[in-house]
Amino acid sequence: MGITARRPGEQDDVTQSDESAQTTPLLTEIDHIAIAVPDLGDAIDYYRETFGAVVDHREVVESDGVEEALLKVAESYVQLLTPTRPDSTVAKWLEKRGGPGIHHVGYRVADCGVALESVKRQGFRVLDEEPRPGSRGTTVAFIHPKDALGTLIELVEE
Ligand code: CMX
Ligand code: CO
Repeated sequence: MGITARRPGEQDDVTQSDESAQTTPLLTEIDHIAIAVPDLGDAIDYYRETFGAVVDHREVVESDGVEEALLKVAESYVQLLTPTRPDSTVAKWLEKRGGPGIHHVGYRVADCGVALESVKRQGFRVLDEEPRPGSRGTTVAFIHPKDALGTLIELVEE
């Protein structure tokens, strides 16, 4: 994180921005809210029976050790996530938390590489040094929750 840059004569103003700060909006839409669950079938049933939500897409993402079910809500998704193997980060997260809950937020970006570079340039830790393939043929990169207000962020380019 950079030090706040001040030009001579400028006021001490909390709204003043760091020179390295991103000034044009990078996040274009909410792509998905990811909810980690121990049983995908039960979670799908809950959303269908309670809200009439139906599965739009289902996929195993072997590199992340997860299976997802995407439920469309307007232009965004609820991503129900369950681990496919015990060493999956989602398995570890569920065990630590002791049950289901919100695991991360996926934001749409026009260009994942540009957004990731901007985050890195500002000194925030990322979990992917380069954009990589996500589900549905997307390109994604994750930002470390400890540098993102305690929220794991996924940048999603469609
Ligand atoms: N949200 C917020 N904080 C989280 C978190 C999450 N999802 N997961 C872990 N943390 C916190 C932990 O609570 C812990 O905090 P404390 O040190 O204060 O206890 C800290 O981060 C480190 O956590 P950890 O249990 O040691 O977990 P790991 O470091 O092994 O892994 C993370 C955490 C975020 C680095 C890892 O989950 C990761 O790399 N995630 C990116 C990939 C991913 O999540 N894939 C699955 C989804 C795929 C998809 O959506 O398509
Ligand atoms: Co996701």
